[in-house]
Amino acid sequence: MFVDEIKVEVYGGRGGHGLVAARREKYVEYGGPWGGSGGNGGSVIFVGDEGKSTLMDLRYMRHIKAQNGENGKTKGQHGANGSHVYVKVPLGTIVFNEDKSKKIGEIISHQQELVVAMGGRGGRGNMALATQSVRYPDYAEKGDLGETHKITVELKMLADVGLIGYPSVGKSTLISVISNARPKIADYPFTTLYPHLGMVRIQDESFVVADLPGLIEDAHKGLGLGIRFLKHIERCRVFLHVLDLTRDDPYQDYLAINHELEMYDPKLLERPQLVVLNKSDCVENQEMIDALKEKISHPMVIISALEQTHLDTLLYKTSDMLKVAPKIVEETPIELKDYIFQEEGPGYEIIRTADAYEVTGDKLKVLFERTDFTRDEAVKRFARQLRAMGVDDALREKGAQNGDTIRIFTYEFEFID
Ligand SMILES: Nc1nc2c(ncn2[C@@H]2O[C@H](COP(=O)(O)OP(=O)(O)OP(=O)(O)O)[C@@H](O)[C@H]2O)c(=O)[nH]1
Ligand SMILES: [Mg+2]
Repeated sequence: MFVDEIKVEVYGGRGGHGLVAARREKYVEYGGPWGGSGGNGGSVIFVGDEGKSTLMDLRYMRHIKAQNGENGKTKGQHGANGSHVYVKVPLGTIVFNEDKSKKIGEIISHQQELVVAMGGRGGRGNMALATQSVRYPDYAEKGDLGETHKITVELKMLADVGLIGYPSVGKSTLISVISNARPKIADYPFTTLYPHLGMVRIQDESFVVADLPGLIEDAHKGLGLGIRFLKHIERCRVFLHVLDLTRDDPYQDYLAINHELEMYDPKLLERPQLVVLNKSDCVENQEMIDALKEKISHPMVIISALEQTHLDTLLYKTSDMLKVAPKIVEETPIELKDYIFQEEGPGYEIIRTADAYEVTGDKLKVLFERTDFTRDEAVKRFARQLRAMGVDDALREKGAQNGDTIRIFTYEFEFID
């Protein structure tokens, strides 16, 4: 099965709650706050792994959740941090938000890490919350919720060289004799269903070759295995364009495949191409080969992948072409940040409904989730935080009066001016 785009849901762990506790020991004269803070929730982290070449693993992990932080303990002890979940992904993995309108980040090197769902911060216990003026806080913070995201994960392979051509021309056979890749080979079209990467070594050098599924006419419109493969080609710096000498008209094939590249992105035609005439073991017809040489302007080699002839020539030419081929400019990866607090604006919004004033917003949600509403002191603290954010003034401006209902998520209270 071919996998190159997958939607998954990722959940950072919730931070552990802070504890309210008092110090009472026989020989200690003054008690004091003794509740520890909660541990941070674990994060979901993607890690680049050069040994992986597909997103297959993610198919079986549609929901990925990191561990919650442990609650704070007495004697001022911190709760343990939740464990991170590390997911190995191939190089070239790109992470988007669900509808792909925003790129979250990209994995381009081995062991590179990308946080896709940050764990919540642990809530502070009453020991950590004590200040000069409030020496014994009778409240603690709850842990922050972890981030939850629906993400779309896409794989664009990072290969130096891409094998392109019609189905059954021998692309998989070729990669299996020049590299460590072992894709399936068969005498029917569309044997290769997803890209395979192989490492080629010649003398002191090495490069990565991608065996791509065969292209046919109108691939750019989604025909055959379609457009999904054309996007893998985008990142290859050199193309090995394989032609099958046993087909009726290899020259027409050559034109048709180049036409598909052009229709997908005209820039692809500027990439260096080495034309590989394959299956020479079946063809005696030297005239046909001479005719192809006349018509095709790209450099050319004649090989038999099956009998492994002239493969050295092919590899040296490829290596020479790579040395002078332009680098493909990569966009700089963007790391996912804790962007809740970086959002512009006041951090809340007031909506007038029939029976209440509703206050919502991301920043407000964070403060709300931190609050333990079973404790008066914690509720008062939340009220002070609202005032500091300007919520009180904003409510007044919107016309709120004494006795009106204010609803904040699941919590309701009366407005007192
Ligand atoms: N005689 C001969 N047959 C070959 C040669 N190279 C490949 N073949 C045969 O051609 C058939 C197709 O080969 P594949 O390597 O699977 O072709 P492909 O281009 O990867 O095909 P798709 O994956 O469908 O795009 C197989 O039966 C191979 O054994 C060659 O040099 N000579
Ligand atoms: Mg193949």
